[in-house]
Formats: sequence, C-alpha cells, structure tokens
Amino acid sequence: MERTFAMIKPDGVRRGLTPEILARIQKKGYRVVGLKQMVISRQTAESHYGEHRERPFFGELVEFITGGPVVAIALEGEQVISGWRAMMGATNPANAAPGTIRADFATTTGENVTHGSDSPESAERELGLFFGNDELLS
Ligand code: RTP
Ligand code: MG
Repeated sequence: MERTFAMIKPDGVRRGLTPEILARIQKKGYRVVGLKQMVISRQTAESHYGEHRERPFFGELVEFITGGPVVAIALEGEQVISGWRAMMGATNPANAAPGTIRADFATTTGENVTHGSDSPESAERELGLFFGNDELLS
C-alpha cells in the first residue's frame, strides 16, 4: 500500500472543482487519510517546488500556488502514486488524455488544477511538508 500527496491548486478551488475532484478520488477507491484547506506560505511553496528553482517559470509558479487557498490531500491505495498522476493526466492539458482531470477541467500548463507526487521519495517529502503525523489517519 502506497501513500501520495495530492493537491487541488488555487485555480481548482476558486472554480469550485473541489467536490468533483474528491468524488473522482473516492469513486476510484483511494482512501483519503489527510485533508485540509490552506493557503501555502511562500517558504513552503519554494520548498515544495524546489526541483524547479532554476526554471524560468519558477517565480510565476510560486505566485500562483500561494495566490489562494488550496486543498491538500493525503491519499492511500495500491500504486496510488502513479494512479493519481494517471487520473490527473499530462502536465499540459492539451496533451492530457480525455477523461483525465487536466483534460476535462484545464486549458493551460500554468493553471492545471491538481498536483500529484511523482515518486515515492517525492511523496514522502511532500507529505512531510504539508502534514504533521497527527493530521494523518493511521
Ligand atoms: P505538478 O508537480 O504540479 O503535479 O505537475 P507535474 O509534475 O505534472 O509537472 P512539473 O514538471 O512538476 O511542473 C510543476 C508545475 O509547474 C508548472 N509548469 N509550468 N510554463 C511552463 O512551462 C511550466 N511547466 C511546468 C505547472 O503548473 C506544473 O504543474
Ligand atoms: Mg511535479
């Protein structure tokens, strides 16, 4: 059984997509073991997206992700790391397969509605960044 860090980004929350996305997660059969709405601090955002620090879009990405409430979600399930990324679809919604969240709800790479950890190492790091142990179901 794996765990991953999922997030509904500020665009998704602002557009009222939270219930729809949580419904997809529950219908898929993943277990929500942590859930909170929050505004991400600049420090947390820069740490979360640290791997992109040198990329030209980094400043914009941090502005965007700190620009409104997000929903932070800890998910548990069989192969949930790759499975949740498959549900999200490709980073650029134009390349996302039909039926994925990004294909169905987004038009631009910069505002693509959801996040998902990309490896077991990222999942552990990101879950630790966003949730205390007392905020996660055992
Ligand atoms: P995420 O980390 O948000 O789940 O997305 P991802 O793995 O599919 O994509 P990643 O390469 O990690 O990029 C992180 C986020 O940065 C923004 N981005 N903008 N303008 C651009 O070329 C560009 N490239 C990436 C996107 O919001 C992407 O989700
Ligand atoms: Mg990523």
